[in-house]
Amino acid sequence: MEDKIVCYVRFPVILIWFSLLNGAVSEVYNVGDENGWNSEVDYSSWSERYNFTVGDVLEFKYSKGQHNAFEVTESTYRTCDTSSGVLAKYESGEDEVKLNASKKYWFVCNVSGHCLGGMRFGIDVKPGNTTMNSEPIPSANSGSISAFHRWSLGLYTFAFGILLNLFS
Ligand SMILES: *[C@@H]1O[C@H](CO)[C@@H](O)[C@H](O)[C@H]1NC(C)=O
Ligand SMILES: *[C@@H]1O[C@H](CO)[C@@H](O)[C@H](O)[C@H]1NC(C)=O
Ligand SMILES: *[C@@H]1O[C@H](CO)[C@@H](O)[C@H](O)[C@H]1NC(C)=O
Ligand SMILES: *[C@@H]1O[C@H](CO)[C@@H](O)[C@H](O)[C@H]1NC(C)=O
Ligand SMILES: [Cu+2]
Repeated sequence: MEDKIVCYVRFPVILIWFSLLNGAVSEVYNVGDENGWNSEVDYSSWSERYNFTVGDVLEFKYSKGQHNAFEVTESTYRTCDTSSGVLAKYESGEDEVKLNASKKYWFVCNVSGHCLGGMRFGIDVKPGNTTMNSEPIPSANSGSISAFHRWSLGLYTFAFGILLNLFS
């Protein structure tokens, strides 16, 4: 009798775990890491430190009013002339920018002189493969299993281990 109850409980809990894990695959990147968004950081090298995929989030942290973050076109990024080519403006001091599209994103600070001073960067956002079963992994070619797949399989195994401990 008790065994049966445990069985009914276990399955939904596993499903919830799996959907949480899938959601957790998108990353939040604090622009500038611990330095945040300010005049002392070289953002072109910061932007090369990571690979960004669709669904990831950029977080710009700064004192409101001292800086801002504009998404702009590539030519506006190059010239720092924001009289045109502004795609989106973020000015709250704690801006979360969801990278919804697989494309190149360009960001600048529009406070006078900051863009030319280095508060600008571009990133190339790649399409993500967030669901495990969207495309079968070619079995003949194990080399094509990405590090990401191995990493998430590891997580799933880990979660299973915890669940089995909790419910057995
Ligand atoms: C980003 O992707 C490139 C090419 O796939 C890879 O060589 C590099 O190690 C990755 N960098 C990080 C930080 O994951
Ligand atoms: C990304 O998509 C979400 C949900 O559809 C939307 O709320 C948000 O405004 C979009 N962000 C951008 C930068 O387009
Ligand atoms: C961007 O900065 C320039 C120069 O400081 C300013 O004139 C302009 O109004 C700003 N643009 C926006 C949309 O705030
Ligand atoms: C995502 O999957 C597609 C095909 O399913 C593949 O071409 C692409 O390289 C994959 N991207 C990554 C980042 O693994
Ligand atoms: Cu600034």
